[in-house]
Formats: sequence, C-alpha cells, structure tokens
Amino acid sequence: MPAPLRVAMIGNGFMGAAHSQGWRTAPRFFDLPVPVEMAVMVGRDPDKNAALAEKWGWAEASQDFDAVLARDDIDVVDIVTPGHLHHDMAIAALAAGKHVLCEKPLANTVDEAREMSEAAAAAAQRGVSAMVGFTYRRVPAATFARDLVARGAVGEIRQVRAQYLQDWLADPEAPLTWRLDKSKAGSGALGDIGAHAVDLAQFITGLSLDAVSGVMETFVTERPVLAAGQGLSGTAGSGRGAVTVDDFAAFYGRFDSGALGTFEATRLATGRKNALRIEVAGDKGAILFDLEDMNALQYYDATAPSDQRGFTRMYVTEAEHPYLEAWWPPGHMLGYEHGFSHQVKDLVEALAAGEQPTPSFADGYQVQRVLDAVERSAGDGSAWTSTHA
Ligand code: SOE
Repeated sequence: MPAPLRVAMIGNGFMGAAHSQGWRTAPRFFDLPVPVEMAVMVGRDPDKNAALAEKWGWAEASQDFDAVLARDDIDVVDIVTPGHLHHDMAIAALAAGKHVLCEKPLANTVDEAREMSEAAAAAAQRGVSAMVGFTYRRVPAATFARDLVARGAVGEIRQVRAQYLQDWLADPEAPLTWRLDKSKAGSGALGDIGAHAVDLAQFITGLSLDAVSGVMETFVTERPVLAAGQGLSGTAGSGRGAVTVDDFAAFYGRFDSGALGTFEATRLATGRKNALRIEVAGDKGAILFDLEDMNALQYYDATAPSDQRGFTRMYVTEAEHPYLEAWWPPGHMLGYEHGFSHQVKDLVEALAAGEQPTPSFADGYQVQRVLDAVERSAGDGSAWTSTHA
C-alpha cells in the first residue's frame, strides 16, 4: 500500500464544502494511485470550524495555519479562503514543502499572481507542485468540448462567445459580503466568475488571449450591512455600506491565433442562475457548452450535407466520455459537485506520477493578466465613443 496523501484545507465557506465533497468522494469512485486522508481543516472560528470539520469528514480541526504547515504529516494544502489571503498562504505552504491547490482567481492582483507563479516555479524544482482550482474544466461536457475542438471538429476557430451570468445580486437588498469588498475579493463579477469564462474559453479552444478592450459597471453602489454575527468576513455592522467592485464586466478579446471573442460576466443577469456558456465557431463547425445544461454539449457540423445541418444536442454521459467511466449508466446525470471530485482525481494522479498538475499557477497568473488588462482597459469609462459627437 503506497503512503497516503495527507491533506489540510484552510477555509470553510461554500468552497470549503465543495472541496470537502471532492476529497471525500474521489477516492471512493476513482481508483486513485495513492490513498487520500482528510487530515485537518483550518478555520478561524473554533466552534464553527470544529462542527463543519466533523460534518464534512475531516479528522481534525485547527485554528493555527502555521502550526499545520509545520507538521511533517501534511502533504497537500488546499486553500479555499477569500482571494486576499491566497498569496501569503500559498507562498508559505510551498515554502514549507507542501503541494498546493488554490481556489480561483489565483490572487487579487497581477503582482500577487506573478509572485505566486514564481514561487510555484521554484517549488517545482524541489518536487513540490501547485494547481489553481478552475473546476469547470472538469465538467465532463467541457472537457469533451476541448477534446472535440482539439480533434478539429470546428476547424479553424474564428469566434468565441463566452458568458458567465448569475443573478444573486440583482436584488439591491442582497447584503454586502466579502465578495463585494475590493480589499478582499480583488474585483467583482470580473474575478469571481469572469475568471472562469476566461479560463474555460482558453481551455476549450487551446488559444490564449493576447489583448482586450473592456467595460465595467457597478449598478448597485450601496448594500445593507449584515448585523454582527451574521456578516461574512468583517462586513458586520449596520446600515448600508459601499460596494467597491464591479457588478458587470464585458470585453472583446483577441486570441493569439487572431480569433476574436466576446466575454460577459455579471451577477445581475435577472433569471440566469449559473449560466457559464462558451460557444466556439470555426470554419467547419461550432460547439456550445452551457453549465445550466451541464450534461449535454451542442455541436454543429458545417461539413454535413446542407439539408442535414443543425445543432445536435448530445448527452455527455457515456462511459467513454471524460471521467464518466467511474459514475453512472448513460443518461444518469452528474452535477456541480462532480467537478470537484474530478479535480481531486487529476491532482492526486499528477502528484503520484511526479507530474505538474494543470491548471498551474502560471496558468492562473495568465488569467490574472487578462483580468488586469480588462480593468485597465475599462479605466474610468472615458473610452466610450459618444453617438452625439
Ligand atoms: C459565486 O459567484 C460563485 O460561487 C463563484 O465564486 C464560483 O467560482 C462559481 O463556481 C459559482 O459562483
């Protein structure tokens, strides 16, 4: 029996629950090359952290991240805290010789992301690996879209339409949480969900964004502050507080091949709950992935006889589709949480093989440069061209 991989996770919010599900489930459905131990969960509030650690399957709970890093019996550190904590935690964990999985976006600024990428490159020389959690790459239909594009199914890519639409901030009374605080989240819709759209579009196409032209807007500039005890990460108080991030970000992007993309990220898209859509159009066909229909993929074959052309909607639930062999019979659907199990599977397999897992911190840094370029391009909004000139 090979030695187990012992994991420490820091953070216990929404992503903590999702990552715990991944660590718990992957070893039970996939034949991993090494056993996984959910050793310790780290969080600030002792009672909450201990209760959640037990509920989610962690052997121990701790309040002391440094003490956990000093332990010899921890191999992997999984960081699921808000973005402003990623940089210091990841660099400290890598310096302590731990492999790191860090939630997206990699950091809150391009400088932080560069330093993290450099630290990961140095750690790799010592056999220590780092990965960033762009989980949607591991939704089977998204992975399969990448495979079809790589096989030439759409031909030469000309256009990409990428959207990530949510509506949980459409209500102006939705409270101020850390995701609306620039000092904690870095940016709003852009970094929270636009980062996914950027990563997934680049992943599916195999292309890389070279240049952007963007626009950003904050529609609801003040929101209710939650009462003490209910607030998240330091926003507790009373009255209304300022929203310091964007509600909406959109941009044109030019890929390294010359293909063009339109990107839109918003948490005010009334009626859209979690619609991450990537449509890729080439000279031989087109493909559409939509997270709100995540077990299916739409494909248009432009080389078919003209009287038989049309988008085909196929279920990506066959055993030969990515990751599906481990799951259910055809047509028995997967959900949001499976991406986190697939992330653990891929990470554990890479670590056991001594390979660098992907997406790497260098990939996360590249996405951060795209986000930063969108913010610089949007600037103060003065780049709009008036129709009244
Ligand atoms: C909230 O907008 C959020 O949880 C993102 O932070 C996640 O990355 C995304 O997967 C779902 O939406």
